[in-house]
Amino acid sequence: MSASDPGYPATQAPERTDAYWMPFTANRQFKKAPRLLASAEGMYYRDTDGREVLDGTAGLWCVNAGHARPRIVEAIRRQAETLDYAPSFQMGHPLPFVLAERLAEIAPAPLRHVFFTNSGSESVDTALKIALAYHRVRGEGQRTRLIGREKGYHGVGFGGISVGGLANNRKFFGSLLPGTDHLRHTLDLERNRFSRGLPRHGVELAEDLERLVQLHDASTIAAVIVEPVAGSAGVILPPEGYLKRLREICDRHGILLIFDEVITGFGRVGEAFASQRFGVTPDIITTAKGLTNGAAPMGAVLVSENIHKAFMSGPEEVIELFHGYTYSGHPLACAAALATLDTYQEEGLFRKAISLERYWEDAIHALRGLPHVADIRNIGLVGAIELESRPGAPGARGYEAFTRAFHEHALMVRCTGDVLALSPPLILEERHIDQIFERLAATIRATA
Ligand code: PXG
Repeated sequence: MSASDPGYPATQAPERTDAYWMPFTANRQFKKAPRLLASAEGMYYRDTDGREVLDGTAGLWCVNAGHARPRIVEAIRRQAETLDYAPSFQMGHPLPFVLAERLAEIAPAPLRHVFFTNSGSESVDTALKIALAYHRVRGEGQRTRLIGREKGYHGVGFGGISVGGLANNRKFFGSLLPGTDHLRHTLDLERNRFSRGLPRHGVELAEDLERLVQLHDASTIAAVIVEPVAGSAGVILPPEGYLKRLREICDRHGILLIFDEVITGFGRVGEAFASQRFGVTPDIITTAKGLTNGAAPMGAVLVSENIHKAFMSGPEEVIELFHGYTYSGHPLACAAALATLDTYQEEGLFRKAISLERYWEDAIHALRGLPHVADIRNIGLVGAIELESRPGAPGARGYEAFTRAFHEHALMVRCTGDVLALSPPLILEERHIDQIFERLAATIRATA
């Protein structure tokens, strides 16, 4: 059977692995001992050897309703038959209109307008461009500076890596966007080690924005972008009161606040968005991942009434925003997203991270005291275990634990450096939580 044959079994390990350049992967190392997933259902993957693997990470933080949900599968199938593709520039089709209304209903109140993208990275670039253009259409075009935060992850577009704060994602790629700067990050093990939920110390770190205002002058700053809970850098939580303080400082200086909720959106920390959980409303929210339960690529940028209105005041025949993607509002992605939102709603999944939070928290903090465990962090259904780094080999212990968890204990976790991160599908039950942490404890014990 050839690869172009429609019946080609996607569940078999490929004969050749050379042509595929894998993303964010040590390609040569991986191809010597591949981890290949063949199918998935509910809380479990099955690999190409037929082994069942417990999904502790909802894929890459996206499969919030669990795998292969029939309603989503059927919606995609039906949509492919009905309308496979339609242009979205000066044309349209019904679904993105319907989906945008649905998203506006669950978003924090002032965020009433939705721009569709195909990924988190595109959502971030879109949000940054909207922020710049917003100031310009209001006659404040000198506000061009974009502020991110150290250790922030905002995808891999040039905008996203410029406001992002992870050196490896930046250092290879030249001078990046001009005119960006970064707040200090909020990880403080000295004061906050083994906090349960939000750390108590560090609200004053929000004042770092005042430092940047002093340095650059507020009149040059367009927007600040932060993840309400930083995911990729290893689950870094906002200290109590921090996000509220950031909001106040932005308001004082006319700076837009963008929450990157690509990970925290769609129930990950309880509530539809972290903004609602923490009671702080930004001007723009970026999303992706859980929007379609990972079943189709899609992102969405939620924008406040106020920002949207600023664009809608010129002559009606003029395009208000010169931005968009061939696949903005793609029919298959819209169908997947609508079925996903139905599933979240019917099963009350946005509340799940609240109802299970205590059980999850107790279970993860029970790992304290295992060898090399330096910190444990949690909120909603997110958790992280930070391992001490081996002298001279940062990341080695984390990577070994990640591969051991997969190969020996049939558990999928994420590792970033020496931090193991967990973000399971929100459909999980207490017994799955027990399973995750039994397997993880065994993994950590075996990883010297
Ligand atoms: N913003 C945030 C906050 C993210 O977490 C992106 C933007 C980019 O999304 P796309 O769809 O362009 O990848 C992300 C992506 C991990 C991990 O394990 C996290 C992401 C992607 C891959 C791995 O930490 N987040």
